[in-house]
Amino acid sequence: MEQETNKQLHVLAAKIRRDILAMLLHRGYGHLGGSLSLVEYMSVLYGKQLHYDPKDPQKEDRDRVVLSKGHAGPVWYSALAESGFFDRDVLYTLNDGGTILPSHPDRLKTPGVDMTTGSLGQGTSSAAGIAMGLKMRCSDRYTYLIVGDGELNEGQCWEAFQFIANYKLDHCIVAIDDNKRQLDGYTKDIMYPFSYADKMKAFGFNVIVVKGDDMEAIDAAIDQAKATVGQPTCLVLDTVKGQGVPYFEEMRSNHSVKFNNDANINAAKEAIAQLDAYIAKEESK
Ligand SMILES: Cc1ncc(C[n+]2csc(CCOP(=O)(O)OP(=O)(O)O)c2C)c(N)n1
Ligand SMILES: [Mg+2]
Repeated sequence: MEQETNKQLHVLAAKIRRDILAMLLHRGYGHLGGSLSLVEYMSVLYGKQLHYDPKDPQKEDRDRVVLSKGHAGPVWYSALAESGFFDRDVLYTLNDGGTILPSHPDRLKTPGVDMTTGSLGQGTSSAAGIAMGLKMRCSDRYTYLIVGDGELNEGQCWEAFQFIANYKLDHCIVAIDDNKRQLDGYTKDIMYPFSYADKMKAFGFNVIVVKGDDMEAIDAAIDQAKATVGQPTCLVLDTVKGQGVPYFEEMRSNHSVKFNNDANINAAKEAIAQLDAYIAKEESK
């Protein structure tokens, strides 16, 4: 990857991470851990790999994104705002009555949101259908499906994966956010997952395991997915819940965080200040 592109992606990731913290701090609560774990993946998508036009979000000739773990809406909204789909100020209306940014994504409300999600598992079938529809229309556009590791407890996911592999939907790129934790504990303690890589291989996928905060590696993996013909690809993103902010990574229960105490409020403010300083420094060069 070119040095300039690499720098731009790091700045974009800092902006998205900063926006997530700022919008949830403003709201007073929200799904922080599982939003932060996707910052780098979303940055590579919106900063480099995705084909989209923020001025024409419904353009037929666009890639589709389905965030099946819909509770991570804040990372998607931040990526969309930073990519020009709507003003950053709108981020502060998260969850307000009448907002275009409901707690979980709604394709009828938010420019750039291709599928309504929130009921875990269902986005996998929606993405399978979208990818099949694009294939039937002989479109070259990709469908990016993002699934949570805890979400994989939903049997529906495995039916959708079987469909995607059976129909050789090589333009459907599945990303599993393997952040090791779900709502109320460690994924391995709740329903031992065995190996995602082995399971997805057995289901017929081309599988790439990648560090979820390494944007060069993520970018290379997506390039490899695009070069793989006749077989869909699954990226297993080795991430950390709360990624990029040590205080929230270490927090025992960081799925939904309340900003109702000084420690949490100050940690968010400190992280925002550090990210702002980094962004200002990089942009002044
Ligand atoms: C069908 C369904 N059951 C339960 C929930 C409540 N819920 C929201 S997030 C979540 C945990 C998801 O864990 P994971 O997929 O690992 O998400 P992440 O760690 O990325 O936040 C649960 C159980 C839901 N949204 N949908
Ligand atoms: Mg998880």
